[in-house]
Amino acid sequence: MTAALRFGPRILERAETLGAITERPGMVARSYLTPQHREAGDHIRAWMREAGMEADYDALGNVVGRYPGSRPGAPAILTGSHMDSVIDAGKYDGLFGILAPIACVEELHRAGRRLPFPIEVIAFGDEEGVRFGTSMMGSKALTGKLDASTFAIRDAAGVPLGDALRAFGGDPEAVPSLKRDPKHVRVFVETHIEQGPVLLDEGFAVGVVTAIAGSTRVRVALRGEEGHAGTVPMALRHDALTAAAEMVLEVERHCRASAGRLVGTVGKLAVAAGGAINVIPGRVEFTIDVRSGDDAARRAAAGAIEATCRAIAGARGVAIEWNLLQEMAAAQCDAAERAALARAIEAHGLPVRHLPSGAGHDTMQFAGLAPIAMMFVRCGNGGVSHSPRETLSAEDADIATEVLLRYLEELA
Ligand code: HGY
Ligand code: MN
Ligand code: MN
Repeated sequence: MTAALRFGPRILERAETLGAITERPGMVARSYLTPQHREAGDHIRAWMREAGMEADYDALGNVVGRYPGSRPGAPAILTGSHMDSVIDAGKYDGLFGILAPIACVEELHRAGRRLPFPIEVIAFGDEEGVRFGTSMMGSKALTGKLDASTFAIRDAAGVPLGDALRAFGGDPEAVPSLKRDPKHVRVFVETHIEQGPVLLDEGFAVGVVTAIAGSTRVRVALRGEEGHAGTVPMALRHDALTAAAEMVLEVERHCRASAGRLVGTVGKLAVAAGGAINVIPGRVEFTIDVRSGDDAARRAAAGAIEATCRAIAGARGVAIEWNLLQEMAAAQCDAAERAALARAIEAHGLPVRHLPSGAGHDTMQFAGLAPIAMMFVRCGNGGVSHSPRETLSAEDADIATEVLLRYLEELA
């Protein structure tokens, strides 16, 4: 019965609207500084303004909405998530963490209420890092971690990030001014679908995040010897693809053997120029993503995997280039904010489940600048995410938004 739900159904409708904005017909794909980024951002900015917020794009293409507080100078509550998606994504990853706080502010505005502190809702233009390989640029910029060299990174079409940002209407030179002053930030809190099965399997609508796993992202480039598939004897080959295959399985083997402390993924692999059925692959690139809640274990794993890949390359007479794309340290959520979220969940009459996040989130960038907190909402279909099979029910979306509103009011 959704009639009694004051937030959930409309949030899902808005997620549908944004989900229809895609670079690839037939699937959800929305990357940074594209016309789709602009189209989705314009909707989000309009919804923020309707909710009584001053809202606009910042120099990096994030859409930032601000709802003033009643006490001048009080540090702000920062909340939000990302509006970009992976390729062939679902409709709720990131977006829920933008739409839920907008719904909370809209409710305050409708009732003519202001909390003692300002509320800033931030829709980050880049979190997934699909277009430029480096991720979370929005939250890195707001915490002063975005290095100026980032603007030289080129996308697959060779377009430098700085050029794409200027073409979008952004301003690389103004990006350093986006850094938030810790004195003006009370907490960064993000609501996000769990992207896993725990809440679903154990029957919780929402959960409180304890910590966010750290990650290492690498691009490996192999240079073997291309050749004729019919004439080169097997013993004389330096096949870059079979070398890559052995390395890919090593990532899996190493992380499987870690008793759950590590996860490792090779999500992209390409043979130069696409390869051909009758050519021995000479050049291959692939990516590695290793995660853990334990930074030392993750770093040790990345080192061990690199050493094994180099040994495989040496044994096969293939040259290897190991490019560290980015490293992110695991982030611990603030104990007091976790307790505040737990109280809001209990006040809503629900049991509380604390759980870690294997996925990375913008929240982790705010560790060190302000206390950080995350609330997960249950997603269906076995918790699948980064897939069109991602689901979120109107009831759960409603519960999570009601709890977020209680948390904000409790902060007051
Ligand atoms: O990769 C992640 O963990 C997140 O979806 N960006
Ligand atoms: Mn994601
Ligand atoms: Mn996400």
